[in-house]
Amino acid sequence: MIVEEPKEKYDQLITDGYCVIENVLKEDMLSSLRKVTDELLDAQTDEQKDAYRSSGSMISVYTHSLFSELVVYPRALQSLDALGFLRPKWSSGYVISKPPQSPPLFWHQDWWGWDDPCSYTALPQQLFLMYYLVDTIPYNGCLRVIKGSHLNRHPLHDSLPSAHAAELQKVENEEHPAFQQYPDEIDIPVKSGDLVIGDSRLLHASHGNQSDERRTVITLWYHPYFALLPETMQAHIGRLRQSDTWSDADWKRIEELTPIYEGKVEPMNWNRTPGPELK
Ligand SMILES: O=C(O)CCC(=O)C(=O)O
Repeated sequence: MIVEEPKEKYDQLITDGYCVIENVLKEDMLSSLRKVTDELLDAQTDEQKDAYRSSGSMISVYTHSLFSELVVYPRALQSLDALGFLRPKWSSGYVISKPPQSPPLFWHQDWWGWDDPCSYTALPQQLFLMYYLVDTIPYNGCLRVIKGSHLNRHPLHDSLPSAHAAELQKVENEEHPAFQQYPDEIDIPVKSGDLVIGDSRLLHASHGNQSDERRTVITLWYHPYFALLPETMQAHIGRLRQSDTWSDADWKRIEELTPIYEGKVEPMNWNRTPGPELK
């Protein structure tokens, strides 16, 4: 069984906003991902590196066909299935890699649908699936989260600019609240190949990487209950995506996970800031 105690993991995901499934990626996939991500990262220009100093990089997974295999990686889909997410859809993903001796990633949450009332309920509209390609601890930049912040207001919600703001990415002011440590934060150290599943509304950050090795994570975004989301959200998620790099075979591979919206409703407004309904 891939997921030990699936009901407990599900409860943790709904209540705390995240859970970790151990040992999901096999060694052959891990080494292919390390090779491809290293090539993509080595090809980055200094300008690209400067623009994403805090996250380290922000390379779309549409840049290489191997990532389409990761989207449908059977052990990941089996993990989602074990948690009760039987018909997930997938929308996007990024390679986020902290170079050696690099600063922390700022606190943020990634949800963009705060204008809809369903964003203030326990329903997870969008999940991150994060695969770290090396073992992580605080020293080399492991993930940090604030448990329950997907459903409950935290002082950080009122001090963050709209997430991923350019100044934060460039680390222009290390004194900003987004770079501080909080008493209720917890570290999520993992082994390479473990899978961290989290609610996109969860406040999260990572430690700086003080080691001499790259620390790469691949984040993929899924919609566990796409068919139950409001039409305006489905319309937003279901917009046509394009990639110069993926072949017809790659698109075919992810066909069952492609979010398709064929109605006439306009996509909802993109809003990354929670309203007063978040208490
Ligand atoms: O770099 C990390 O550890 C976390 C990446 C992240 O925050 C994200 O993908 O939203």
